[in-house]
Amino acid sequence: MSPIRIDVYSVFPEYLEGALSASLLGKARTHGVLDVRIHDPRDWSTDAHRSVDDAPFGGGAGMVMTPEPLFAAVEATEPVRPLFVLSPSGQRFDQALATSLADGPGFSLICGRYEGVDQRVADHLCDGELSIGDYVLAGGEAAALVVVEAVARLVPGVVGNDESPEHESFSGAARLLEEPQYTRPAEFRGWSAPEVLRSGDHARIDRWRRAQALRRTLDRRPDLLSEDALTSEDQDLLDEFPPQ
Ligand code: JCQ
Repeated sequence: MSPIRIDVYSVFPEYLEGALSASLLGKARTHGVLDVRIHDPRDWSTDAHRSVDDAPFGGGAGMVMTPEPLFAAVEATEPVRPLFVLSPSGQRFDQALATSLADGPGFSLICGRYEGVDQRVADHLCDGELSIGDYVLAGGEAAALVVVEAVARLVPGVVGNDESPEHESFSGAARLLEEPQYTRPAEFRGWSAPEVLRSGDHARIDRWRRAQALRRTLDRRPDLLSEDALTSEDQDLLDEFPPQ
């Protein structure tokens, strides 16, 4: 089985290399199931100062990443596509996109720094722009790590992903929030773990867990589940396990 390949373009390669060598992702790379390649656009800059940015046309504060080193880096390294630039203006990255990227041979990411990236990079070099959320980072590197980790953990053979029940397009984080989890001790500082989880009645435990997931989703993320979309079985579960 050939590894999923991810090419990342960043002027802070050492920051990405450090994060991608630790823990789950580092093991996946060592074990040959994840092939992450980091490229520094500065290596394709043609001036003495290795510049990758310039003042914005039209004036204004800050600097903009110039297209030449990014185009040269991508054309020299032939990244696996789709190739995305990370940007707060992009299409929102979500679990459904993570699943579809994990199903393919790989993808690639360009990390912007400074005030942004010359728009011709998104328009004529990339296949799209990706956002991880509505906030502004100092650069795309932290966002790239989010995307790489969300996809890599779905790839068969990545450490801790032996069964991958999430690896179906309609399951995973997007449909229902997870139920709360408990472990020992059964009582901690006067707070008890739910009795049902220690009852040994696995059918009742399954019903309790689904009721918790349903109630949490209705309370916290009504955008994911509308009250009137509940089946009568789900309504019955909520009635069987009313809130304390
Ligand atoms: C990604 N949510 C936030 C910041 C400009 C390409 O132009 C820019 C890129 C960045 C880095 O990405 C983010 C981001 N998803 O800030 C400013």
